[in-house]
Amino acid sequence: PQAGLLAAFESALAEDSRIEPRDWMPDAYRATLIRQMAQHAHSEIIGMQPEANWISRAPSLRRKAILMAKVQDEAGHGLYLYSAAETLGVGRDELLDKLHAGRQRYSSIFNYPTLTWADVGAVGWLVDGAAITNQVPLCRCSYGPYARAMVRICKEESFHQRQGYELLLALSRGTEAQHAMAQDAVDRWWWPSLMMFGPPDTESGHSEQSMAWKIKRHSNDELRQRFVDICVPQAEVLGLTLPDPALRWNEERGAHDFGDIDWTEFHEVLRGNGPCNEQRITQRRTAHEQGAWVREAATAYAAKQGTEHGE
Ligand code: FAQ
Repeated sequence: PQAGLLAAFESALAEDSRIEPRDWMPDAYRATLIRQMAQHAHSEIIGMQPEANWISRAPSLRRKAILMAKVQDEAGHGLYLYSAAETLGVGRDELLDKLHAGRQRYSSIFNYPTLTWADVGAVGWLVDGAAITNQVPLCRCSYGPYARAMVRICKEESFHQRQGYELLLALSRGTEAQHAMAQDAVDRWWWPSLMMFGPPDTESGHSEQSMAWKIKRHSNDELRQRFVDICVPQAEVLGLTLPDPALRWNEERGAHDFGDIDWTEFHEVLRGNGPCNEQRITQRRTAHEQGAWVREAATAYAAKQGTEHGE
């Protein structure tokens, strides 16, 4: 029977149809999805922190309303992704416990600080921009619930990217000091954004299998290149420079060449030694502990509703 199930799974992949929660799947496929989806969900909720840092100091009521909506959207993305992961048989509590114990990862990018208001713009333009570049192909991921969650998330992310771009454009066209603040933010966020796509293909241990399973549709380096090519003309319109002297159009390749990424920095951040790793995880654990009463109240309320309806 196992051979028949595997054949059915493989033919579904070959036909590009979706694997659904009740379909048989190899244990390693399930484990890979749980790893990636959990990491993705954790990134969404940890990713609320750097921008939330500026809600109380947004320069106008309009900017504040936009930023609050954006940060709330990230919480929503976390919710879709945790729910999608639950269809694989893991509980949200279990995933959060692993995050808090440092046994599951979240994106390296959220371990960098948001030092000025312009960072809110740079995060929207570059971090959300990189996220969309990575996530649009995930809308065609072989696992149905993940692919469907991505469709909605990508729509919201593209709005987020535009709000960052528009914020930076306003600063870039503002006073000299505002322009300098925008440039400084782009200088600090550019390289870490390129690291979001993961290690180079030659060192990406999971890529080959994940691509065979059609979880990933493109390699880390392919998506990183796509992102660079998208950003170059956008930076020109913004009137800002990307901090890479090696960046230039390569006619032969039909793509931009760019400088070497500091992979030592990436590995240090993954090891917990980035500028904000400690702060992010501590704040996450505190928020979870302080939210315990909400979870208890919700559970008690649900139980009460059940009784009232005679269940
Ligand atoms: N950070 O073999 P690969 C967002 C790890 S966007 C930390 O290449 P894979 C939106 C990797 O887990 C950010 N760790 O791995 C937002 C593995 O470690 P392991 C979230 C990284 O999975 C915007 C090892 O390195 N997006 O949140 C990173 O095939 C603004 C070897 O790597 C997603 O998660 C990294 N950057 O490819 C929210 C997208 N890169 O598990 C708020 C979905 C690699 O063996 C505000 N994920 N690692 O210990 C993916 O597409 C993939 O998982 C990759 C990595 C491409 C990230």
